[in-house]
Amino acid sequence: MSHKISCISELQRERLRFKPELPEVLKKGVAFVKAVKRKPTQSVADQVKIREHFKNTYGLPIVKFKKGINPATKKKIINVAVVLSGGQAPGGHNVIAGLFDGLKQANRKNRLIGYLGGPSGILKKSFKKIDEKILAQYRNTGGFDYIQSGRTKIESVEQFCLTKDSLDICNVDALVIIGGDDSNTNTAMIAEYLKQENANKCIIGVPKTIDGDLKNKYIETSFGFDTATKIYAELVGNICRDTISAQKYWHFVRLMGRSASHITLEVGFKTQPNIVLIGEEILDKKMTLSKVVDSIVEVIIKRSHDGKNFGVCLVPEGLIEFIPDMKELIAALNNILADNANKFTAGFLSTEEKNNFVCSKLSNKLLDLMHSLPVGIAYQLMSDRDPHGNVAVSMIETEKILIEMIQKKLIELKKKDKYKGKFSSVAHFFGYEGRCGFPSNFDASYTYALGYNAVALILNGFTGYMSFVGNLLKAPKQWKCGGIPITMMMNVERRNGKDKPVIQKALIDLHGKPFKEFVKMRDKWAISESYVFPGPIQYFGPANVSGITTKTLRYEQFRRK
Ligand code: FBP
Repeated sequence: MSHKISCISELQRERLRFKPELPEVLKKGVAFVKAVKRKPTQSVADQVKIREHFKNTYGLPIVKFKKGINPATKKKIINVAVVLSGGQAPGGHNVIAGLFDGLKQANRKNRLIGYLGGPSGILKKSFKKIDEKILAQYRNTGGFDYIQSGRTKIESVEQFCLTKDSLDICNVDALVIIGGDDSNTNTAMIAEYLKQENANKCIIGVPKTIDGDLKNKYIETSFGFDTATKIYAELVGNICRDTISAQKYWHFVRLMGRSASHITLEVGFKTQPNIVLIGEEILDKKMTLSKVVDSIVEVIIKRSHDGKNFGVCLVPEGLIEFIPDMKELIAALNNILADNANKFTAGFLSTEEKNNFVCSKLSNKLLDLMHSLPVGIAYQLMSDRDPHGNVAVSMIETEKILIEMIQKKLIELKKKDKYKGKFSSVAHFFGYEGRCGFPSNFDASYTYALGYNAVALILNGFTGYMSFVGNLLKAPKQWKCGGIPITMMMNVERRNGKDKPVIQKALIDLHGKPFKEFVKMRDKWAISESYVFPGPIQYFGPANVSGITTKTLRYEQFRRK
């Protein structure tokens, strides 16, 4: 397949010319960067178990880059490989561009290859050389199509051996894994294995995911969250304007984000719709599905008293996993599916036989719950997990379940003369349309800096680290750079029926500033039409429109000061 892109849009043509700005500390190139090591670190939880898993890479210090001279880096000629892992996020191509430019700036003889189709490309030794001319066509564009992505999990000893073999055969000194929490768990495991084998190779992670759940005290945000939420906010803003114009529909919009509601909260801030459901709050309040429905119905009735039979409700795609009884059911299904994986993969059972078998293993309580669900949803819950053990929540049409239950409830209330309004609904799911847009100026520069900074980590010999670029509310030249040990972000979680070391997901902190600000505003949003119409992402023009990042980050940083 040829990589020549012959037909491009006017915007793409302009974006190819955009020059991401590098942080001051990286501007002169990686030979003018000095690494300052801080104190040894601990994992966020389960320290004893994580230390046991990562005997060679546990406790590494945080690294900060300062301006300085490191001439040794110029002499080395290195071969680096990059892989895109997991779901697409705007800016992936710019990480590759940052890596490429950083390497070439250090030494024209340095080489970058891209493993194809995600981590499986490593195992299959399937790669291509990153070519300057072809890369030029991908700069500042969305998608992962230059080298594609995949979700293969590298976790068995056999896979680690294959990885080492692949890096050796391809003559690779360092591997950069661009991924989310699960993919960067891979990064830490590969780094540990190679260290244990005395292989002199650096493995570096780059924080990617539109979901926004790969962040902590040090990693301020994952790339892609800024652009994706801007894309969704444009669409939701348009729906708000449509509903206030026609005044006849309730719109239920499910938004991607898997297990965390960050995207929904950020889009809520940007558009101020009538209802914003936050999964983490629902879990905290131990709300059942019918309690969630009651809370929505309350707003529908209140608005109908004012003659407003319309509105907009945002639903996080992972909602179903936050409802306590559903959480229990999903955990039980995960265990049954994992324990009987061989039986299912052999392909001897039809879907119906498989589902009957799974149901036969459930307790009576969970079986009753399963039978109370719409058939389609029950089938989706029993479908195969991804290689990391995650339920495919993007396939579960929660917004439709809610609509069905709301309708039932309103009919009951109407019969009792407690509701006189009219309820017409429209269901939407915004997910895949937000993952491959042209990266915003913020994401274009952030990703480029993350890639360039990864070269500085590699040339200074660090492994098992995540590329860190911070101070992100400031202009790019003031951004700070360095590396965070990945083991520091890890804890033990139950996956595929087993306890495993994984990077801890950052869910919405109910005591944090973003959530508290939302709580102050939501009652007003419910009743009035406080809608905001953000419009499309701006790539040109005044910095207060084209240069700003998320409200979530602004509230979070406010808390830290
Ligand atoms: P990552 O965690 O790999 O970044 O992917 C996030 C995501 O976009 C989720 O929001 C969504 O639930 C999931 O990917 C969809 O997965 P798939 O692309 O395999 O359908």
